[in-house]
Amino acid sequence: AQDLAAAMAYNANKALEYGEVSGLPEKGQTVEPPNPSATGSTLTETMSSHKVGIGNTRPGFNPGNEPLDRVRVDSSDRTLTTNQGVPVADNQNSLKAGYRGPALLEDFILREKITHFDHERIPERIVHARGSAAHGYFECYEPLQHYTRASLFSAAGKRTPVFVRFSTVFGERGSADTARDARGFAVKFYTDEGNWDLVGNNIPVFFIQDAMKFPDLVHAAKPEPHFAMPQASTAHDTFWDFVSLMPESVHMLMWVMSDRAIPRSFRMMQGFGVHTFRLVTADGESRFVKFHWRPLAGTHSLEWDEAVKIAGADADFHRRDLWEAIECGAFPEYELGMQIFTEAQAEEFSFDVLDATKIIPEELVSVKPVGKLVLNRNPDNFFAETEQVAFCAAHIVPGLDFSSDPLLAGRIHSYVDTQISRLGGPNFHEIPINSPVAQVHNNQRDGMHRQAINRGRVAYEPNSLGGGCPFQAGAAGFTSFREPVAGDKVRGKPERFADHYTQATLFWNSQTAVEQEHIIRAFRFELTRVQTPAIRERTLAMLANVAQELAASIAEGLGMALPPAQPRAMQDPPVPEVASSPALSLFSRPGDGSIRMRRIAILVADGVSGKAAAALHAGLSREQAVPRFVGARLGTVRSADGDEIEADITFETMPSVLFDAVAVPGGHQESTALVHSGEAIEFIRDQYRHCKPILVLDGGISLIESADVKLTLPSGELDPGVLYFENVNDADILPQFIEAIAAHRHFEREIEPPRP
Ligand code: HDE
Repeated sequence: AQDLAAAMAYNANKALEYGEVSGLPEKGQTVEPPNPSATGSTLTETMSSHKVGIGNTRPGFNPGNEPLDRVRVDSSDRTLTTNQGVPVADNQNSLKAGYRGPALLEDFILREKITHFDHERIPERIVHARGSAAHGYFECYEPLQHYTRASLFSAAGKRTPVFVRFSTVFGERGSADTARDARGFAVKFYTDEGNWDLVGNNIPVFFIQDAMKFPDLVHAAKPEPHFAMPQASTAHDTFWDFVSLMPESVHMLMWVMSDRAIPRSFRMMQGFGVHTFRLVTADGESRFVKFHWRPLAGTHSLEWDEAVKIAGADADFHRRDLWEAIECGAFPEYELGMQIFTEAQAEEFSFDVLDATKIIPEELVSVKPVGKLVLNRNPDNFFAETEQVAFCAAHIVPGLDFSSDPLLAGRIHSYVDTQISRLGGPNFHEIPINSPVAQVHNNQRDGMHRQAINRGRVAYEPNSLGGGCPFQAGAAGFTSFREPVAGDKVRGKPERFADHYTQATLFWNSQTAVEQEHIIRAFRFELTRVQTPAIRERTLAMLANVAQELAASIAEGLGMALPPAQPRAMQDPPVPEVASSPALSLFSRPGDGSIRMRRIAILVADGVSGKAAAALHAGLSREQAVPRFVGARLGTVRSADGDEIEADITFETMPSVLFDAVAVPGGHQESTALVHSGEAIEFIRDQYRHCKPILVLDGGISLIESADVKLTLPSGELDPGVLYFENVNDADILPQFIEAIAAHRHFEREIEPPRP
């Protein structure tokens, strides 16, 4: 009964999220019909009452906007039926003429079942096919009317429901989560003035400047068409062939070769709207804006060696992490920030703000925090929600507007268009996950899979038979910013678009030594896989314009001489405002110091110090971390104190790369047992190689020594990430371990490639 009560509370919560908002929009947020009797329905019950219900609706009421609960299905305690609701007596056997006779064509039950099954799949997204999503809300910090009339920013504390989908870009739907790639960060805000989709990435720039090149980019990056390889990887000839001929991609390449492209978790990466957008006030004043998402957990990434091994150990690594965090109540949180600037300011910048391959350094325009995003509910059904959600760069609400970024222009077209073939028609906005919380009233009709049952005989405007409804919202509705435009009809680009290298160099100069080393290794990896020497050479010639030392280090790793730099499209690029921008380093955002949802392995074997293991487990759990007893096999381990510990998982099923830290709780036989386990030694070695925190107590030291882990760094200083305590009762153990885990990685010791 308790379980049932908990389950019901959970569901009730879901109804609340959409229910209240959709049933009764706040006063002043929708436009009332001028005269209720003017809706002109031939169905008089529409007008009869303000109570909701069939034949009892209030004017303008649209049951399509009711809570999603109306489409949720719970089959507990129900009999099996056909799609027509006919109870099915036997779901095991088809209808035959005699037990050994032929199957009969009249078996509508078998035919319905097989036919539906035959059509279960829909095309995957052309890009961003692999994704994971969650529900949540956005909460506004303060009213922003001074900048925008967008209703979601109208009041402090105002909450707007959201659905967020994270994705990789180039892999297919079933590809591994940890591929080197940009990540999509798409947010659907169900605002009370319609849906706004902020369809961003975790990298603030893009490969190309003009939508005209998007199909080429995607064709070059996807598996090569003759043999459909490689999956979810840009490490192949066609990709590098294309980008090395397109120097405008070099800034994005720097980001994609950095650890940004192998995040530790969706909870630990930034998001960006990429393009310049507009904020528009009620008075029609406009400023430019760039959108930023900042994770409260900080920005953290994997090491490449780890990413590769995780792909085999758990291809769903990021999906699982997001799911588990939400199930555990450790809700992922991000802050929305805006870089707001005027057109006059933009004129002064050394770069063009309409160029999606450029950032605005935070030194020039600071990021103003405006609200918080909290992801607090997992979808009920992957297909119905995560797969069918349709994000569109064209979905925008009053108070926001586009800029003339030529990449954005193509996106405004592409997203709606692609849904029509992916979701099978023009009514995809009626799929529950896509339907707005705001009411939908217009004269669009029919089409495949239409759900709405529009009443009355009027489906045109102007009309008198319907009392003129639905009527135009006038100034209350979406109005495009009155941007003066003039110019010849041309195919071409503004001049400053030709400066391809300045910001790639800025990015390079803003990285720490560790990050630079990782970037070099990533380029070496990708280019080593490229088979055509001329493509390697051309890429090096391009990179020589970014930084000589970068290109030279990559060349050395490829066993090639550094070729002369490629001629630049712009000979004398404008002098950049800043030479380095610390905010571009991943390490500039360590996070809130919490260790929520970090996975920690506590190695156990017979003879382990049970007291220490239990204390660690309890202490880490209190911090909302996820400790796991890892052993050579499942079952019971007998501790030195005589207690029994259940191993949660084994070395084989959850190898080292799936954990953020390891603890060896010590004890006598335990250390001997583990010392003789090749798997335990490999486990520790990988933790050490990937710069993760290692805690060793008492006799556990022998295992650490067998794994060649040093307590000191080559400099002679103690490694802050390897903690050794002789006394298992030392009060400093937990606080120090937690601090080391919160720091995420201890790159001081980095030994990549590993020493013999
Ligand atoms: Fe997309 N992009 N894109 N894109 N994009 C799609 O839409 C497209 C671009 C982004 O979780 C597609 O529904 C064009 C930039 C995300 O469902 C498609 C151009 C940015 C997602 C499409 C771009 C993005 C998509 C494929 C250049 C970062 C996944 C399926 C003009 C700001 C959304 C779909 C989700 C998905 C077109 C460039 C982000 C084909 C034509 C720049 C996060 O419509």
